[in-house]
Amino acid sequence: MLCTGASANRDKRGNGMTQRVLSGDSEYLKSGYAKAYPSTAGSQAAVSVAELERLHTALLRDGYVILERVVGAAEVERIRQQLRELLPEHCGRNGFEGTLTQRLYGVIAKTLACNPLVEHPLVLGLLDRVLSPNYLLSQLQVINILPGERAQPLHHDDAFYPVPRPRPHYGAATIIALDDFTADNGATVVIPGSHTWDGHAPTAQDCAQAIPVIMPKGSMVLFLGTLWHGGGANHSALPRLAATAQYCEPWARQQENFSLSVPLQRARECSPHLQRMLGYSIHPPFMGMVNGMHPRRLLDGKPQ
Ligand SMILES: O=C(O)CCC(=O)C(=O)O
Repeated sequence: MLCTGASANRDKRGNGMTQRVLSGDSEYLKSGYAKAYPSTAGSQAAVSVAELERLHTALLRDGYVILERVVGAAEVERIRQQLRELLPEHCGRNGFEGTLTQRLYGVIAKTLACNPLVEHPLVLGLLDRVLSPNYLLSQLQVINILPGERAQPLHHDDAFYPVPRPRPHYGAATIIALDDFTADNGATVVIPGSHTWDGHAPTAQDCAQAIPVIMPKGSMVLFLGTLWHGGGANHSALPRLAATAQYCEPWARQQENFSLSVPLQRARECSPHLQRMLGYSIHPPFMGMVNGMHPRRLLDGKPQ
């Protein structure tokens, strides 16, 4: 199909081969193969536009923004109870995962408790502004930093896409406080403004600018994939529980292979927003298709 595009241009390569290149206004690139299933992107519950504007401005300026007390106390407690039962006994396998940190992976297959956090309307509203339509969930994890844990190495979340900085972010993430985040209990640490940096790793001087994200439980920090951050050291006597959702551009590979980690029947129990972000969606014209058709057909039990 690519070779017969009506508006293909000719581009003479240095090796003598002629490569046909589609222009951006080609029939192929402009066509949508998903017309039977209009995207549900942007259809979440409305939130105050003024508030979104304020948060968006702060996010672009600092690389992160705190959404304070966006989850009610009763819901936080309900989520905590479910997650406590599911946390593994063992800790991480290395200094990055944290040798005194419990991590729950494959969350959606085990519990739907975190779904409302992943698809919080304020989060989706901000993501709609900083990522392309039909962005995806890249991974969902629960992170419990135990007393005595050392600080996680600073990193930025989209570092595994091998494109040099400075560049746009290819993802964004939330860390949702299910315990109060304090200065000494392992609150996430961020370097404000580091989302605009070139490719340099933080120097000692940069690290001195890092600050803990102090927020009450039920709050979350949302940051761009280019922001340098890390889990803090836990000098307190109690664990620090959080859930974290990472999102990516709709053309980028997700970290978690949700097609394999979330059984079809489980995906059917998720909302249309979650289904879209898991990958039951199309990035036009064709990315995400199954047998040349929209992947939602699988959810509806339609023949492939
Ligand atoms: O737990 C945190 O506060 C941050 C964790 C994190 O950034 C990560 O594991 O990639």
